Amino acid sequence: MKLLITGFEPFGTSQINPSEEVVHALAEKEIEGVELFTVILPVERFAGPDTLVRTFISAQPDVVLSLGEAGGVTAVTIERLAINLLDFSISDNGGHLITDKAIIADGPPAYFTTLPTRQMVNTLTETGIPAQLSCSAGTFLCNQVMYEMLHYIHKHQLKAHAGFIHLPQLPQQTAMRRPPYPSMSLEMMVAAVTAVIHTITHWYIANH
Ligand code: PCA
Repeated sequence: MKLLITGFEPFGTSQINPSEEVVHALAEKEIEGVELFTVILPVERFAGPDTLVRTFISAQPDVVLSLGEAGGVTAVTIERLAINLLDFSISDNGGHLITDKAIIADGPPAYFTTLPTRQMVNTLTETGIPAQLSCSAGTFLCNQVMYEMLHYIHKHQLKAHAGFIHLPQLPQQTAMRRPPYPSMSLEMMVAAVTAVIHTITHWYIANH
């Protein structure tokens, strides 16, 4: 299985993004049955999705698993759907602050992920890693790249699957915040995404 795994650069006031750190750690690993491609996406309205689609076209993966940071979540959060809306509460790294706008003017209201979300969340909770399903990836870059990837696959009638996972912040990002403020160690997040990749690989092999 050819897997493209993506993370994001830091954004807002952060100097670090757990999704980027997890992708760098995974790039060092051998994962059985997986040919891994990685890319770090800019947190920028145009460059983010463009970088993803360009990497997708050159790598031609069977599965795209994108990762991003969600401050305040207490668990690894598996997104079920992406909606056709840009409504930023902070500027992206290019200075765009977009509100109330469609991602794709004539696109459908939403796309469901084509990854096995229930199996993914069960794998994590059974191994003792806090995890949850979510029905909103927000209205910022994470939702946008998830939507645009699923839209591209749908529009070109491709067989590839795609989905998105939001990660909690790292302990060093939350240390200065007033408790209680959730975080998760890099080791646990790397273990979580590795376990999810195994689950997706087994599911993919069983279904193709
Ligand atoms: N999280 C943001 C964008 C980049 C990231 O890591 C989001 O949730 O949209």
